[in-house]
Amino acid sequence: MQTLVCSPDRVRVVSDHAPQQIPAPDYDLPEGYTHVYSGKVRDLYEDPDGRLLFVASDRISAYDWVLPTTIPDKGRILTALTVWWFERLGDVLPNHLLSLEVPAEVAGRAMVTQRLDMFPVECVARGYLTGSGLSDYRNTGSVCGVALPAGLVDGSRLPEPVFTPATKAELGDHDENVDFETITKTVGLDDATELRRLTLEVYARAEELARERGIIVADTKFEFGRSLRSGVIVLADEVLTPDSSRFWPADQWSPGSPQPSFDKQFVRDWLTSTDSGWDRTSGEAPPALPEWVVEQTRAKYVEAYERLTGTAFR
Ligand code: PZK
Repeated sequence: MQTLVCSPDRVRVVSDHAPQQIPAPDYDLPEGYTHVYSGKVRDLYEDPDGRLLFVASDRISAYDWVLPTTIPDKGRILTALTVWWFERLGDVLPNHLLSLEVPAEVAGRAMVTQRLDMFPVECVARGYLTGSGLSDYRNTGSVCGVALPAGLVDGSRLPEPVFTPATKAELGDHDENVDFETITKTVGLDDATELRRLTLEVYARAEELARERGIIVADTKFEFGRSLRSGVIVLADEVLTPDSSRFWPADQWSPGSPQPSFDKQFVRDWLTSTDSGWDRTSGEAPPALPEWVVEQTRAKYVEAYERLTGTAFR
């Protein structure tokens, strides 16, 4: 089944399936916390002091679906990774983390964060070509208005990382890649220039460090906001996790065909195998994952954390 948005002159495929209801969180918070928003894999609350509580759930998505199975510890691993990156990036810019003292129900997988005035731009840096960047390149030779050399293939390392902003789509739709000029019209030239600089600076640092530790960060998405107090630009959301980035095992990097995903390859391989009984073009929701896929996937999140940080998880 496809959901179509129709107007007289345009017909656009929004997604291959109707927007999925996000599963209710698998935890309860104490009184005084109010739910603000849930995405596929994370939940946002306002706490009793008017600050935000950012919760990384154990939910996992694949092929645009939230799967009916959770991955134990995924939220804790991604939160720990985000906090570790925030510590390493503090000399580039401030971040929204205020405290890790959170309700016991979400201990380890939530952050108390500063409420920001968010920029309505997904700030993406790409050091390697794949996904929507590859599609745009094949169609136009450019990505988000940045011309690239001829002859690049799926997985190619780019001559230098590029800033490829996107605008947020409606629920169920994909973000739309836009050029730099488009975001200057949304946020102004000065802020657009600064968001590009920060995005590329943070990516360059992270990509180099991760590559030394066996993980290619092919691309990554940042969200920035402005401090309501000081007006400075602040790094928000979760950062440089497998959910906000494409992580590839460096020792298997081989441009010219799709690269295996560091974290989700077992999930994708099983879902698309005959064993799952699922047809991803059917519009049907995917089935529950078998225990072995859950365990191997959990092990990949732990491995990403341990390789990057050099410390044992737990
Ligand atoms: C904010 N999101 C995305 C995050 C979701 C959705 N520090 C902040 N201040 C104000 N707003 C946000 C943030 C942050 N981070 C982030 N939407 C608003 C988001 C978590 C779960 F469902």
